[in-house]
Amino acid sequence: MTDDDRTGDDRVDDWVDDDLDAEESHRGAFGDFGGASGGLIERTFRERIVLVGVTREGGDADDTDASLDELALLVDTAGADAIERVHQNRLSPDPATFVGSGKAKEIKAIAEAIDCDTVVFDDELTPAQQFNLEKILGRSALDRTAVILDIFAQNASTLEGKAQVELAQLRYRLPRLRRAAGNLSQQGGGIGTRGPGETQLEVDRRRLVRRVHKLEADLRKVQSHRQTQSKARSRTRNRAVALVGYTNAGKSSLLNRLTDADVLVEDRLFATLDATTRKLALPGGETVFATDTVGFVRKLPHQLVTAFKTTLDVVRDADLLIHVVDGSGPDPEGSIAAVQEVLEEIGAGDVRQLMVFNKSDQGDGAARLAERYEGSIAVSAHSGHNIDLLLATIGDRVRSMTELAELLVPWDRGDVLASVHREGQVLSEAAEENGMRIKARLEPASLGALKDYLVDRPAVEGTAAP
Ligand SMILES: Nc1nc2c(ncn2[C@@H]2O[C@H](COP(=O)(O)OP(=O)(O)OP(=O)(O)O)[C@@H](O)[C@H]2O)c(=O)[nH]1
Ligand SMILES: [Mg+2]
Repeated sequence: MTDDDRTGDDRVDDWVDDDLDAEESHRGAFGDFGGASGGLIERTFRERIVLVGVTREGGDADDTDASLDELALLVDTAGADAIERVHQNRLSPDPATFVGSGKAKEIKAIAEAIDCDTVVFDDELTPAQQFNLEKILGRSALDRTAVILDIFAQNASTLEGKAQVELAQLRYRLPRLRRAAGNLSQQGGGIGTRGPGETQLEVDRRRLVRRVHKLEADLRKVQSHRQTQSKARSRTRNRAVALVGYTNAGKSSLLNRLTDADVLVEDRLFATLDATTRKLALPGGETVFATDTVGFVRKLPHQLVTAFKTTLDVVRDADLLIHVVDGSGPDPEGSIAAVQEVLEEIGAGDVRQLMVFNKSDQGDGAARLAERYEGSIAVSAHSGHNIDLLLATIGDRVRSMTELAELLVPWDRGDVLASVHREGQVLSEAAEENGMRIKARLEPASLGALKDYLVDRPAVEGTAAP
C-alpha cells in the first residue's frame, strides 16, 4: 500500500458513518449502485414511487408542496412514476430515521397498499437514516440528491461532463457503502497488511477512493486548460455574459436564438450539462462571449456543485448574468429564489443580473412578470419576441461598465496608443500637432492607468464627470 492510498482511506473514514453496522444484506439502493440498469432507479420498468416531504418548524407547507411538485418532475425525468405523497410537519429531522419511526411505519403501510418499489425523500438523508429507513420500509429509500445524480448520469455526454457526474456520484456513494453479510469480522493481518484478511467493504472503498483521486486529477487538468483559455480571452477585452436560470427555462433555446450555437434543446430537466460559449455581436458594435450552462433546481446537491466547479466558474467570473425565467411556469418566484440561492453558493451572488422572462408566446405570464420586476424583459426564444430589445439591453448594460473618455497621446508614446486600442473601444481618432486625440470607451481600471493622458471626459448620461 502506498502512502497515497492510506491518506485516501483515512479521509474516507471521516466520511463514513460507523453506526452503520449491517447485520444482514438487503435490497438497498446502494448495494448495487450503478447496477444492471446503470442507475439508482430501475429503468427496465417504470418504478412506482412514494414521495415524502417534511415541513420544518417555521417552514411553509406551500413551499414543501412546490418542492414535492418539483421532486415528482425529477422522478419522472429519472424514469419512474410518483404515485403517492406523504407530508409531515416536524420540529427537526429525527437523527435515526428522518421522519420518526412511527411515521416510517405508516409510510411502509402506504407503500405496501399501493405496491410501490421505492420511497424518495425530498431532503438529503444521512447514510444512517437511509440505512435505517430501508430496514423499516423493506424497500429502497432514496433522497432528492440521488434522483438528481441519477438524471445527471443519464444526461452526461462529454468526457468532462461524465467525469464530473461520476465524481459527484462517488462522493455521494462512498459514505453509504455497506458491509456485506458475514464480512463484519476483521480477520488476520497486522497494520499495513492487506490481503486475505481485507474485507470486501475495504476493497470496494479503496477502489472507489482511487477512482475519486483519478477523476479529481483529470478534472484539474481540464481546469488549468480552461484557465489558460480564459486568460487569452480576457486579453481580448471582450465581456463575458452567462445565461443562468432554472432548468428547462429556455437558456439553451435563447442562446440558439441569439447566436448560431446549435445547443441541444429538450423539454427535459438538465438537458444541458456542459457549458457552451459563443461570440455574440451586439447592435452597438461590441462583441461579448455568451455562455449557456447547467440549469439549477431547489436544493441542488452540494456534491454536484463541487464536482461542476469548473463549469460553474464561468458563471462566477461573468460580467453579466442573464437570468432566464420560464414566464409561463407555475412558480416563477420560487424558481427565482432557488436560482439566487445556488448563485450565492457558487460565489456569483453579486454578479450583475438582467432578468429575462422567457416563453412570452405562452400566455401572459412573462409580460405580467416583466411589469413587476424593474429592468426585466419579457421575451420568447421561440417566436423571437423582444429579442432585439434584449440585445440592445445587453449592449447598454455592457457599455455602462465602461466610461467614455478623451485622451491626447504624444507621438512618442506608441505603447500607450496600442494599449488604448487593446483595452478599449476606440470611437474616433484625430491626428494633432502634439499627438493623437482619441475618444474611447474604457474600463475604470484602464482609465486609471491612462490618467496622465486624459484631456477631458465628456459628460454623458450615467457617467460621472471627473
Ligand atoms: N413556448 C415556448 N417554449 C420554449 C421557449 N423557449 C424554450 N422553450 C421550450 O422549453 C423547453 C426547455 O428549453 P431549453 O432551451 O432546453 O431549456 P434550458 O433552460 O436550456 O433547460 P436545461 O438545459 O434542461 O436546464 C424546450 O421544450 C423548449 O422548446 C419559448 O420561448 N416559448
Ligand atoms: Mg439547456
